Amino acid sequence: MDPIPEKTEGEPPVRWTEPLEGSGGGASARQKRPLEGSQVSIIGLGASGAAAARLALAKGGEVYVSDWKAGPAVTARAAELRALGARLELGSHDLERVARADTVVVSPGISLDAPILQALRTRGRSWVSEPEFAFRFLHGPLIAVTGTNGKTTTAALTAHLLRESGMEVGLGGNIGAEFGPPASDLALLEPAPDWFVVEVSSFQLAGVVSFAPTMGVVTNLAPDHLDRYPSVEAYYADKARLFLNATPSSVWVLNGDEPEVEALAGAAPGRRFRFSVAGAPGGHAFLRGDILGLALEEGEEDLLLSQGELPLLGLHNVANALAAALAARLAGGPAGSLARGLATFRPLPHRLEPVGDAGGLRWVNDSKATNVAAAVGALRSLPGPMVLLLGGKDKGEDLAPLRGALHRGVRALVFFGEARERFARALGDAAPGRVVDGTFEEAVATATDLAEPGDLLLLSPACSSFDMFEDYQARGRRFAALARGEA
Ligand code: UMA
Repeated sequence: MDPIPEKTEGEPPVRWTEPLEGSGGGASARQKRPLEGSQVSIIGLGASGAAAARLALAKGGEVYVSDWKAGPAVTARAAELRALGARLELGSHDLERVARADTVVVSPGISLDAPILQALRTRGRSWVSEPEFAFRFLHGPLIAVTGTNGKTTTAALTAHLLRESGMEVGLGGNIGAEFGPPASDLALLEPAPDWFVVEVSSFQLAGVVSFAPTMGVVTNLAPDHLDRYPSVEAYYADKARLFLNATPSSVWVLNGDEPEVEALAGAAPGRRFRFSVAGAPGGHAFLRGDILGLALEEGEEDLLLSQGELPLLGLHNVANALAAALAARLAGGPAGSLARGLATFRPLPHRLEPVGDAGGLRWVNDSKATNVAAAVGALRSLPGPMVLLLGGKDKGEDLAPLRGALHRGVRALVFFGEARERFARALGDAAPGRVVDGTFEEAVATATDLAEPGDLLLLSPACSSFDMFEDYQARGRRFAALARGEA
């Protein structure tokens, strides 16, 4: 590994060079309207479809956006885009028109077996994801954050640390509307910030072609999204596309405690830096005793703060904090600013978030734990005593790791939603359990009945929310309202 350039407070050890002509954003992005005369078809009018359309219009493209639904949110977005000059179609996709376009941008929520994508494949037409499209117009150094869990905390914390270091940051991507815009909106920022920090999901990485972050961060890997992928390998293969356009000047921040993450990077060129909470040898960001520190150069260390000073619960969040600190240090953040930033970061909603104490219980909202690995992380972080709410829309994951993580602090389990019977069968004999064949509120009420004063009431459901709620945020908000004693 090449030595890190000289460590000077505030000077980025990672330097950004403008992409070469034709290799992404460079030459075309320098023109004002590089898409003039070009047809861009956007499939799906969620947040990312709308942002891609705004970007394509701003760059002079002739834009056609279609969505197979025509609900209120889609209709409102359609009106905005129509006013900007796009052609809209709600309720169906015009295959001929899509297939004619020079560039087809597909929203991440659309799975490969959707009829429109099957039809395009039959015609031999390819498409790109929204962050790929955005990247072609991003003018500045980019940190891309992926992984199964902790992406959002790590991306938001990285941005916070860079800002604490006095830099301008554009934060967005898969991170969700509460925390930042889609990547395409970042591409329209004027002037461009010092750094872009973009969270990318496997669905988005599936459609990258020239996407080449200055720095890529992989938080961790675990099975997920098995309702959409045929196998864990297929899911990991999409994640691995982060490294598709790696060059010797790429910088990778990797989880040194997970061999799967190293395997994901494979033989990709670039400089590798590792974070470890388990004392992995050569960790550039480490947890020693209860101190978080950085060791970028042989024989030199920066001790940042103690775990107790970090306002985030759980060891997995220490890993996220180390990943973010390492990325921010490599981007030029001085150690003093990083230590300050780690101490002042506020926990993100729906991620092990303390939300209330109704009924003398300590309510923790971890609604974002939509898969088994995330719920396992929560269980490992919190010793209890607790009553744990599990369930929602079943993703079909193996529940053995969850069974293995149930510890003596778990007083009772409450199973709810579509997944309740399968979860009860798999886990019901590992801890006292109750199946609730009713509403979310009834499930929460059952959990409060089973809890003793002072217990944690933990919603870390290991399932997505779509059987009962619009999304995990709505589920978390409902839980938080109940935690405040609201009906
Ligand atoms: N649709 C069609 N035709 C089809 C199928 C669907 O038109 O055949 C339409 C749907 O009606 C819908 C649109 O396509 O209107 C799909 O939108 P979307 O689901 O891609 O949602 P967006 O609003 O664009 O949000 C997406 C991400 N959502 C998903 O990946 C499911 C958001 O991540 C992200 O913040 C946003 O892009 C901006 O980048 C959310 C998420 O939950 C937070 N991500 C998952 C996760 O983190 O686990 C991957």
